[in-house]
Amino acid sequence: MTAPAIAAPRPAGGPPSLKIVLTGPFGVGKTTLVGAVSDIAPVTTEARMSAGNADDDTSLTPAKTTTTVAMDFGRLDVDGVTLYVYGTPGQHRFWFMWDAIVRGAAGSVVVVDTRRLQDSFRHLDYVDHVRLPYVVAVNQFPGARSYPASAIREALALAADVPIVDIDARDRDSVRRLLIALVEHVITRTTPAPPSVCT
Ligand SMILES: Nc1nc2c(ncn2[C@@H]2O[C@H](COP(=O)(O)OP(=O)(O)OP(=O)(O)O)[C@@H](O)[C@H]2O)c(=O)[nH]1
Ligand SMILES: [Mg+2]
Repeated sequence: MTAPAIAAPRPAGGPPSLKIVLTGPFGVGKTTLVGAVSDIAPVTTEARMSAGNADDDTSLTPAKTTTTVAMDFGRLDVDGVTLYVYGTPGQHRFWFMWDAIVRGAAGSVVVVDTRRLQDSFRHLDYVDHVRLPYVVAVNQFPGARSYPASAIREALALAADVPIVDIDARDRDSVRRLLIALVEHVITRTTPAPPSVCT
């Protein structure tokens, strides 16, 4: 992987860097993903979930006891490029944070769960609206059906060039592969095509 031309400004001599934002529905694995891949101790803003809140449906993720109330943050190096990874909060009441978190981002990951793909439409609309290149990460939960990428693409009405990557959000190598796919997609989307040559 070569350093992308759109790398964020950095101190002289520092490595090229990119800001990446994770989004996706409540409990889909965003905080887990940041924790799995970060080279530093991730910064989290978890709070215990309150009983009786309609936003706190953990029927599909029974082990979940906390939710992100502001953001997640982690950092890793991939082939000389520093990736700053920010996770957004999934609960509706914290969506107002998204605009602040997304500022300056080069690309995004929309994390989805095949048991509730419809919950991801709002997140896909958002990354389209803010014109961020993105990849879709299918987090494979136990018991969730596995679908071919073509079926996911059709169900989510994704453009043909949006990469779809199966992940285990708990697995560092799996998440690194996902983020490399995103950086390559960002490079492709932001590198102008060479001029056509007329003979
Ligand atoms: N089996 C399995 N469990 C997972 C996986 N990813 C996350 N989990 C579990 O699913 C739950 C949800 O994970 P979180 O990482 O908190 O989800 P989130 O998207 O950050 O949630 P919010 O910030 O509240 O929207 C946790 O209990 C995780 O341990 C996965 O790949 N496989
Ligand atoms: Mg979270």
